Amino acid sequence: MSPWLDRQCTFTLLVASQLCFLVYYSFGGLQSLAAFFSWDSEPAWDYSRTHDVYTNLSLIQRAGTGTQSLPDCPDKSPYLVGPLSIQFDSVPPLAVIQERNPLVQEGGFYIPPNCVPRYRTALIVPHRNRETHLRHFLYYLHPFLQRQQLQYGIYIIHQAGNQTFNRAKLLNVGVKEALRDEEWDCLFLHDIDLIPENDYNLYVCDAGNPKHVSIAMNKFGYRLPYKTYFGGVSAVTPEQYLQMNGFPNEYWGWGGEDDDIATRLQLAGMRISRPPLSLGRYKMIKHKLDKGNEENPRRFDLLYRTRRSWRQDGMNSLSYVTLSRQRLPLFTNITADIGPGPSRKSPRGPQGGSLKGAEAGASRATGGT
Ligand code: UD2
Ligand code: MN
Repeated sequence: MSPWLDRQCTFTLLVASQLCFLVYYSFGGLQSLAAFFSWDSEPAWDYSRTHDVYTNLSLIQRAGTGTQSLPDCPDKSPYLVGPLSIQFDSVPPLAVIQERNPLVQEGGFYIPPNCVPRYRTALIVPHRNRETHLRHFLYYLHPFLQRQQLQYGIYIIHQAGNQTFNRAKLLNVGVKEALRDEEWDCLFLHDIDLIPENDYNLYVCDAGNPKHVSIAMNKFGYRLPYKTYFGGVSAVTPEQYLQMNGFPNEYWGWGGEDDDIATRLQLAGMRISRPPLSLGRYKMIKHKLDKGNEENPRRFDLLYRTRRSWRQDGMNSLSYVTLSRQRLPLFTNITADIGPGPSRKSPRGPQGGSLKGAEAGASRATGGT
């Protein structure tokens, strides 16, 4: 090719590419350009302008009458409002929460009355002795989830007795019990003291990988504290949960179990997915370390062994006794005896033992699903 022809070609290519750029820019604007270069094209949320968490709830009503079949819920719910006003100064009474959520059914279940939901999500919340946190949680989460047009259920998994608390084992119990009720598409494993700040943070699972949702909390200055952090709120499908053999049962007391979970999901061939930092925002209700949930001194030893232990310790080794299962107006309460915890040097009386068989109707559950 002659140098003259070469120069001509380069010039034509240059003009053509600039033309393409102009056309693309004028049609899509900056937003699509940002998307093209895979920049974060999420709207920049203004958290100084917040909305009441009950906004739009009265608009949700049964569509039409008779036997007409319902349409599918739209891709994006029309009721979403974005950033929410949250305050913990006054604790709402249960009767008020019930009154403000008339469409919630016994057991804390909800199905959109005007469309067929695209997702069924179970919230699983480990609990003991956090009654005021529970009321804040129900007050904020019920309207938040209804505006997302989900089918959902709220399960509070209550650890019986006053033995050392075990968050991860309670979550295993919750998953097993929730799946007895319904084929949930998604399991949200949720601390009771965390309230989501934006209803565009959809309570649905990521089909590919377990999702860590509470990535920006007031407690940590709205930043991820470290790369593999997995505490607070996470979302897994039942398949993902079983693929990692659930959560470890052997972490008694505060700490370590969340890091173990992050490790085991990687060992099971998955990775952590996350929403954008501007969406995964949460407020944590201030609290001190609870009595009975002191720091777990064994956590570093246990973490060191995750690679060897995860296949044996989890859903396939889960053993507990269900003491009661109650469908209360705003949630399903499951009280479980999950055992006495690590052996103590000087067990004192009945405190050292477990509660097995303590209540009539207690049922034993062992093994994986
Ligand atoms: C962090 C993690 C949490 C977990 C924990 C270590 C965040 C936001 N959360 O929470 O997911 O990894 O560290 O174990 O970083 N609970 C009760 N009663 C008790 C004790 C605990 O109900 O007596 C439940 C409750 O749902 C609570 C959760 O367990 O939210 C986690 O315990 P925490 O709130 O005391 O621990 P925290 O805030 O350090
Ligand atoms: Mn907490």
